[in-house]
Amino acid sequence: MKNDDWRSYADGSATPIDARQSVNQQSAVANRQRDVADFARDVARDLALTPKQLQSKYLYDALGSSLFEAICRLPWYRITRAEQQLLERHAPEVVARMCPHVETEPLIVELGCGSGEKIVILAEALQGSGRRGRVHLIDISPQALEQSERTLGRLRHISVVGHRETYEVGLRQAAAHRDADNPMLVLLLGSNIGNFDPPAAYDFLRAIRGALVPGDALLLGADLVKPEHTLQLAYDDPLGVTAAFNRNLLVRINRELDGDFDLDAFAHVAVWNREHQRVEMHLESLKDQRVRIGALSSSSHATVSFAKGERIWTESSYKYEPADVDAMGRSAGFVTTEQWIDEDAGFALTLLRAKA
Ligand code: AVI
Repeated sequence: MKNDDWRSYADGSATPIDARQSVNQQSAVANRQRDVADFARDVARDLALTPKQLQSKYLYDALGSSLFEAICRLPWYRITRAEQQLLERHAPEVVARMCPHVETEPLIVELGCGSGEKIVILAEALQGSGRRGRVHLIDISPQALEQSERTLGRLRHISVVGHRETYEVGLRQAAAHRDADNPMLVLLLGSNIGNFDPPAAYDFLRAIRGALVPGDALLLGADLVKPEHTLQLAYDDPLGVTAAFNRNLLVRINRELDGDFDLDAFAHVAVWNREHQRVEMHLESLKDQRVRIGALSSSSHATVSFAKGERIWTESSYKYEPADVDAMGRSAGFVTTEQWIDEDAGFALTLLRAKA
C-alpha cells in the first residue's frame, strides 16, 4: 500500500504514520545508541592497527552524505554522471530483458540507494513499458532512505519499502518478499563494489547470487582503470570537497565520541596504488601529536599517538578492467548478459544473470 498517509515497512505492515510515531522515536533512540557503541568499538580497534585505519562506511553521516553528493556533481568525479547516462540509454533494454511479459512485476532491490536518482531511471523505464514493480531500498543512512522514498514517491506504478540495514541484512530481508512468478533485479551501482577489497567483493557477489534464483539479475556499475592524473583529480579535487569528505570523519569522531582531533593537523591524501588497482584515501598527521577520544576512556585506546607523516587509511576505491567485472561475476555464479561502457569516462555498467 502506498499513498501520502501510509507507508509500507520492511516487516510488510502498513500503519498510519501518526500511530507509529512514538514507537519510531523509541527505536530511533535505541538505533542511535547502538550505532554510537559500534562506532566507538570499531574506532578503538581500527586505530590500534598498523597502519591505522577507519572504516569507509563511517564517512556517511548526514554531513558526509551531503559532501558525497557534492562530490558526485564535481566535474572531476565522473562516475555518477556516466552511470546515469548509461542507465538512461539502456534502462528500457534492462526492463525488456528482465520482464518479457507486460504483466511481469519485478522486485527491484537497490543496495546503497543514495538519493534514489538512479533507481528512478529504471522505475521510469518500467512505467514507460506499461509495467508495475516493487522496489526495496537498502541503505544505512536514514537520510538517504528518506530522500530516495521522496524521489520515488511520485511514481504510482511501484510500491517502495526502505530497509535501514547493511547490504547483507537488507538483501536478506528484501529477498524474503520475492515471489516465484516474478524476477528479482539487484542494483549495485555507483561503483560501490569498488569500496570492497577483492576477496570481500567476491564474497559479496556470492552472497547476492545466494539471494537470487536462476533468471534473476544483478546490474553492476564499476569504475574502470584510467590514467593516474585523472584518478588523482577525481579523489583530490581542486575545490577540496573530497578533502572535506575525508576529514569529516574526524569531525564525526570529535562530535559522537568526544574526540579532540585538530582538523588543521591532518591532511587529506589520495594515492593511486597501481599494484592493487585502487585509489586509497588517507588522513596524514602533519605533526607528532596525541589525540584523546573521550568515549574510549574506559579502554586502553583513549589516547592515540600519531607520528608526523603517519596516516589513517580511510577508504579504498578499486578500479576494474571490463574483463575483470565479467570474470568476477562468472566466478560468483553469474553470466554477463550485457556490458555497456562509457569509454570517455571509463565506466562500465554490466547486467549479470544468475546462472543455473
Ligand atoms: C561511494 N564510493 C563508490 C565512492 C568512491 O568513488 O569510492 C566514494 C568516494 N570517495 C571519494 N570520492 C568518492
